[in-house]
Amino acid sequence: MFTRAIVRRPGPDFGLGLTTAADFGPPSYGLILKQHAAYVDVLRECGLEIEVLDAEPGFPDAYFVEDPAVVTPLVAVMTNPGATSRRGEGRMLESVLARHRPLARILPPAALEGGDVLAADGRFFIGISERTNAEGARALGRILEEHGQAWTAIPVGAGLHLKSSVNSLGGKALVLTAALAGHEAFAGFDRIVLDPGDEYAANTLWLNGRLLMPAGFPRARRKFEMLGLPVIELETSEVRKMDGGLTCMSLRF
Ligand code: CIR
Repeated sequence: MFTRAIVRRPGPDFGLGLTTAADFGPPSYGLILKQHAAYVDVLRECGLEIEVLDAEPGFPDAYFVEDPAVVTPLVAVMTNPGATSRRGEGRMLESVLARHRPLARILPPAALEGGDVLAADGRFFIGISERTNAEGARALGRILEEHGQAWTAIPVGAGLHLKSSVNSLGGKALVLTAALAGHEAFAGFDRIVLDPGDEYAANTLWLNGRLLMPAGFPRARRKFEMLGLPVIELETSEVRKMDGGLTCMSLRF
């Protein structure tokens, strides 16, 4: 069970964040604040005590708090994001996390973003992506091993981060895109494979027995419901314009 989450409000400059999603139109600050507030309400309904941090002027992507840190049961790891514009974000989170966990750090040339780190069934999968290099995966892997945790590196072929394409559905179940479904690292898992066109719905958040998913993916929703998962849909239009999704906007522990 998770008991806490840290989130950060998007700032008025959030539209200056990194994005490749040019097709979805200009982002609306009013709407992202509304969608973010609804997200925080649902986290609270899932039983989490939420710490809401203020926006950080000059760091338009800082509300994606999942990327500058990885929180495990025994340690919080301050990452070195592969995106250079995001490298100051960790400084603002450190003092908050230090109240909950001992801190460890990923240092250059190792680069890693939390969006590439998936915890499922008691082990970790670390994506090697445009944001996380092999040194970053190894550096986090060493810290995990020191705390008795196993890990596996996975190349991320498509999507920004590993968790853009695969997430836990609790226990031995995963939701993933067809591109990742055959990867040997996931062979021991029950795999829910998304239909082509539904890839964005891979960024779901399994939280204390409920599944938060992005609105607008009825085929994916049916697959989840057939497993008996209690689904909560959330509007993510604005965060999607900034290449983000449901997992990115909180650190849960
Ligand atoms: C970025 O490109 O870094 C942000 N605009 C989006 C980060 C999304 N984070 C995540 O998936 N964990």
